[in-house]
Amino acid sequence: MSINVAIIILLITLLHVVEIQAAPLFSGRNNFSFDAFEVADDSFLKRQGDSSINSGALQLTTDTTSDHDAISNRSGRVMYLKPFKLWSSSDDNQASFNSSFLININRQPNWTAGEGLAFVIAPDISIPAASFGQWLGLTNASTNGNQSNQIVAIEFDTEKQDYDPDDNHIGLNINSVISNKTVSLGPHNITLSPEGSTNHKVWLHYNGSSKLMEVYMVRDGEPKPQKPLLSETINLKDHVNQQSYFGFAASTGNFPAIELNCVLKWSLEVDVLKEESDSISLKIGLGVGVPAGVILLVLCGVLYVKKRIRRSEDEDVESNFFDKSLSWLPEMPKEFKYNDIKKATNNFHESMRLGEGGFGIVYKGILNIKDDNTATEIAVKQFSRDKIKGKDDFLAELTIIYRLRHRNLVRLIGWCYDKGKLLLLYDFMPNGSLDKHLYEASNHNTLNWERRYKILADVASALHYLHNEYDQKVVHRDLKASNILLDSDYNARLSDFGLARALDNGRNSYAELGLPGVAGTMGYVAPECFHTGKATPESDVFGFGAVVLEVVCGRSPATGIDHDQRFFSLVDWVWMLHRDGKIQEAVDERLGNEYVVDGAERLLLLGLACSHPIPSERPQAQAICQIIGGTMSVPRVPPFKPLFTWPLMDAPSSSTTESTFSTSTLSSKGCSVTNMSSE
Ligand SMILES: *[C@@H]1O[C@H](CO)[C@@H](O)[C@H](O)[C@H]1NC(C)=O
Ligand SMILES: *[C@@H]1O[C@H](CO)[C@@H](O)[C@H](O)[C@H]1NC(C)=O
Ligand SMILES: *[C@@H]1O[C@H](CO)[C@@H](O)[C@H](O)[C@H]1NC(C)=O
Ligand SMILES: *[C@@H]1O[C@H](CO)[C@@H](O)[C@H](O)[C@H]1NC(C)=O
Ligand SMILES: *[C@@H]1O[C@H](CO)[C@@H](O)[C@H](O)[C@H]1NC(C)=O
Ligand SMILES: *[C@@H]1O[C@H](CO)[C@@H](O)[C@H](O)[C@H]1NC(C)=O
Ligand SMILES: *[C@@H]1O[C@H](CO)[C@@H](O)[C@H](O)[C@H]1NC(C)=O
Ligand SMILES: *[C@@H]1O[C@H](CO)[C@@H](O)[C@H](O)[C@H]1NC(C)=O
Ligand SMILES: *[C@@H]1O[C@H](CO)[C@@H](O)[C@H](O)[C@H]1NC(C)=O
Ligand SMILES: *[C@@H]1O[C@H](CO)[C@@H](O)[C@H](O)[C@H]1NC(C)=O
Ligand SMILES: CC(=O)N[C@H]1CO[C@H](CO)[C@@H](O)[C@@H]1O
Repeated sequence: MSINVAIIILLITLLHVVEIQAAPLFSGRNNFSFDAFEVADDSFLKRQGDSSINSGALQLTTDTTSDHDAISNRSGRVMYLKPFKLWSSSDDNQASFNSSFLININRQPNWTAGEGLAFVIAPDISIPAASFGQWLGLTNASTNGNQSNQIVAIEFDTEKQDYDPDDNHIGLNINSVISNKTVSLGPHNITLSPEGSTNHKVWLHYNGSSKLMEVYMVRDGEPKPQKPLLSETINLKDHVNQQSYFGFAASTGNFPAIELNCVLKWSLEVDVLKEESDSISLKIGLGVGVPAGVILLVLCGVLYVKKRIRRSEDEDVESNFFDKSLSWLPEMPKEFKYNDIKKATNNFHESMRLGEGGFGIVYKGILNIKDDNTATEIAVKQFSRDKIKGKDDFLAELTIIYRLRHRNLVRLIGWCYDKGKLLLLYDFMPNGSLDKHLYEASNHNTLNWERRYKILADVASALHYLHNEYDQKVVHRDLKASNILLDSDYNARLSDFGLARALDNGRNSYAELGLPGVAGTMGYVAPECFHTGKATPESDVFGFGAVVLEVVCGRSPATGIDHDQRFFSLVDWVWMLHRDGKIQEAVDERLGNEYVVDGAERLLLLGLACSHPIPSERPQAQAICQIIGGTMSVPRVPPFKPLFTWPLMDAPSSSTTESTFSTSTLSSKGCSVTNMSSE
């Protein structure tokens, strides 16, 4: 009997120890600051409804000024993914917090502005349906005012409803868009949405002991005022969940009551409340008394010694790898149990096999996610290499891959490392790889011209993201048609990015060219790589050029072309047709007349420009996006393919007329494939 009790206590204690160990790492992230927003921030933020991340800002509702219908009746939310503990259940302690943010509520001359934006504390990261118009993305006609919402918000309201004082006020809202307290901004000489774009800076303070909520607001650039605009005592414990999420919500009304709701900067600091489990486990320990305590100590001792023995038996890096795993941090890839993956892939059954790549075999898996009992399809990459060198490096690289989030990248879900076997888990792409669609007779008709164009725009967008938009340059290293996967809507997504480096820091995939099985990569590898053995953004662009020609011509860069009894590589063949002024003949004949002549020519010339033997002459990813999007003119391609020389000369002389790609001439705007992209 007392042994049972002891075991229970032991378990509680062990859990407790685990929790304590975790605590210091968590508390370090109880404040954060976004100076600008980028798509990669999706690892920290949950976007809902009509929100997006664009132009360095959170766009809470649709981000367009040209299409009135597209911004009418919209709502969106963006929430920080990690909840914060706001109050203690055992005593009256509440967390103080401070937040400051920069907002822009933008309206065009013939819009009247509507409806508003709100800073929100909510029990979850979801958004109610039909929360557009007066509901501000906070509530809707059926949930408004319900105590179970557990929402507290500060609204910035630009549209007068019956219950509002005017169309330019802030308010404190509890579970409802009908504010408990409002302050009109007119008397304070602030217009939320004036003609012409104006940023406003807001400071919000909540004092957990006095329960005072204060809001300060100025036009950006002005100093923080002495007095708050709004000041109200509110006991958050009465209204919000103990673990609550922070974020923003917004909505638009019916034209002309529309606006763009943007958040440009955001920082948050939340007090760390003392762990309550401390006092709970202490109470249990004291209550059970001495005998159980002694047994507990003995058991602990035995377990500790056993663990020590096990560890020294197996003292190589592999076991450290597990101990160091930080898989519970939000920005770390999740670690999965080998047995779960085994089950998901039906013990790596042949019928679940999707294909084989440069790194190993890919299986389909069906993972049951316990929380909501739904089955998720995944792709499991099983690596053929049996040892990984440099675990820390590997994890670091894996974390980079994990943090890369873009709609044209195949998302890494997690990893598993057991008994020398490495598995990586990715989103499952139902339509397989691009090369299958290009070459399998039953499939090629699924790739009409529009789809091909869109696929290339997607890949360019992903490449631009990897090269320029993420905080460190990521080189794909292995761009080819078999690494481009298609989702159920035929959106293209790049896979295998960054793997070469993650798997073997220092070495890279070109070193393996001599090995059997990877020769298929030939045709995608830039000539300088055979000399340097190094992958660069320029060599990625070369690979992209090969993919462009492949998609437009419907021919593999890895096999040659017989033309008038002469043998050409794909690039040389297209270049020859270009010289002869009949580049159109290169277009995949299976397309018949069903393609856009201008577009095909633009892509083929772009493909040639990317295949330039001199790396510095190739366009960069950003220019590629603009060329495909039609916002930049087609590159000039010389009639004869320039010769490759080694060693490479330094940057080409500025007198070279062909060099149209210097970045300085480009706008600083991101990848504007606006025409093509549809999220
Ligand atoms: C977060 O907290 C740390 C100390 O805990 C502090 O040094 C840092 O400046 C804070 N960051 C922000 C954005 O407030
Ligand atoms: C927006 O909603 C209102 C009703 O709430 C409706 O009358 C109007 O037609 C809607 N506008 C658009 C563009 O859907
Ligand atoms: C909030 O800001 C005030 C001063 O502006 C500071 O005294 C307080 O410590 C801050 N609280 C938190 C939780 O950062
Ligand atoms: C609103 O203004 C834009 C230009 O500023 C104009 O193109 C559009 O026709 C106007 N719409 C209406 C309904 O007045
Ligand atoms: C309000 O939102 C809830 C949750 O999304 C939804 O179940 C409900 O149908 C919505 N009510 C209306 C009137 O749309
Ligand atoms: C409030 O919401 C809860 C949970 O969604 C629901 O059970 C309850 O009926 C609602 N109350 C009112 C007054 O609508
Ligand atoms: C204000 O807050 C209370 C909750 O404390 C709520 O019951 C009430 O309906 C709110 N609204 C107004 C307009 O006072
Ligand atoms: C009100 O704000 C405007 C700028 O929007 C400024 O030019 C003006 O001086 C302000 N008036 C007062 C009384 O502060
Ligand atoms: C919070 O309120 C308490 C009690 O009124 C006060 O002593 C303390 O100074 C306040 N803290 C801040 C940062 O204003
Ligand atoms: C952009 O879209 C328009 C209309 O959908 C189309 O006519 C035009 O050709 C597209 N531009 C490019 C570069 O494809
Ligand atoms: C050719 C092919 O596999 N097409 C499939 C693409 O994905 C959609 C949605 O899963 C399927 O319906 C198609 O059959």
